[in-house]
Amino acid sequence: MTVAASFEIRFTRYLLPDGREAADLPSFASDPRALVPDYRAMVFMRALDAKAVAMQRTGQIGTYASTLGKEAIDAGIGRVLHKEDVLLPSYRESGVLMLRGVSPHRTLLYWGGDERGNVFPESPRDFPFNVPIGTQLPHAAGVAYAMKLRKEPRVALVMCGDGATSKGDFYEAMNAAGVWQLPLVIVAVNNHYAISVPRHMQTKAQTIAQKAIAAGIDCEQVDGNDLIAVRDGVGRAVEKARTGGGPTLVEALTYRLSDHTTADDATRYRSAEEVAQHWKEEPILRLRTWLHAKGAWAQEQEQALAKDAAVHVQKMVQAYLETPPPGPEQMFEHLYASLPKQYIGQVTQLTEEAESHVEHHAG
Ligand SMILES: Cc1ncc(C[n+]2csc(CCOP(=O)(O)OP(=O)(O)O)c2C)c(N)n1
Repeated sequence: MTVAASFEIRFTRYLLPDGREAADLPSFASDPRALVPDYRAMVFMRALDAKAVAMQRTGQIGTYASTLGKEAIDAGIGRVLHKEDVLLPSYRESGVLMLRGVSPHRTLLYWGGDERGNVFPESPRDFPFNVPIGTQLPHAAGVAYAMKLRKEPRVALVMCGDGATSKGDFYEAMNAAGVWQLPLVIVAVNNHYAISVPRHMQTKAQTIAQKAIAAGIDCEQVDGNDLIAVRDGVGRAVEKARTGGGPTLVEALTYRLSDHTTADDATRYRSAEEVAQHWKEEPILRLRTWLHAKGAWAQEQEQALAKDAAVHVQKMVQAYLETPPPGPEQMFEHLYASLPKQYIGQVTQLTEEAESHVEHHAG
């Protein structure tokens, strides 16, 4: 017997959990001050996230999916994408959207049950939050196919969870991307849980990254709690896709420090010790420790940043609370580019009923 083919999965990490360097840094990190904007963005994300959870607890928004622990992934992706690229998020990607220029008050609107929160005028080509698991992946292959047909130097970047990589959609998207050599980057955010299903019960595969090998597309793992590793790995994949080098699957390893959503109670299926262990690896402390050690960040700046973040979060909350509630006609919006004729009669009926309701009350 001989070997027909062999493969390996590379793993990229520059910062160890304690903030020390694990390898020679890529050139974009040679001046640590250049990474301060990423750090600031990560702190803003965490402040917004904490506020959103508190707003759900006090009945001001509905169910909310926390981003706690994945800030380096969101900041890294936000930094390497170009304006003209297209992001296809899952429901947990409000951090990346913030860096795409989308006002975070839209995230509150969305989780407050208002579909207008899923409209992103600041980055109009990006796709909305996507709750059906994995369906954004074939959409992303389609977007990348259109870019290729039009010979545009643009990239589609789609994000999904580890659980989504068990779906057919994931394999179908990778297969199409491989055959057609599409400008597609798939980032699988491996946070070790799909609601209560741990990674080891999700798949027997040694890595999520290796799932791309069957589709003949490049793949690698990055430490998703290391901002530098995310920027490096996803950045290389994005530029390769942009310059005709084809698709890549990047598995970003992290840990969901929160409940799955505010409707979940993770203490029922994982231990406090396990969670405490992962807090030692979290991305914000890691980057801050490194920036401090490099003399690029000081304690006074930290305090000023915390204040800035609190003010910004409060502005977002205000913008959300001051948005008038959607009218009933909103149920016909946001689904079709032009409303099918079957619905038009219903819109007329709704308007007439609303008017007679007003007259009735006025009379
Ligand atoms: C098609 C479909 N099936 C089931 C669900 C219910 N569901 C919501 S989240 C989730 C788990 C997703 O886990 P993962 O892909 O790892 O993403 P994470 O939430 O960890 O970011 C499931 C099964 C759904 N939203 N869509």
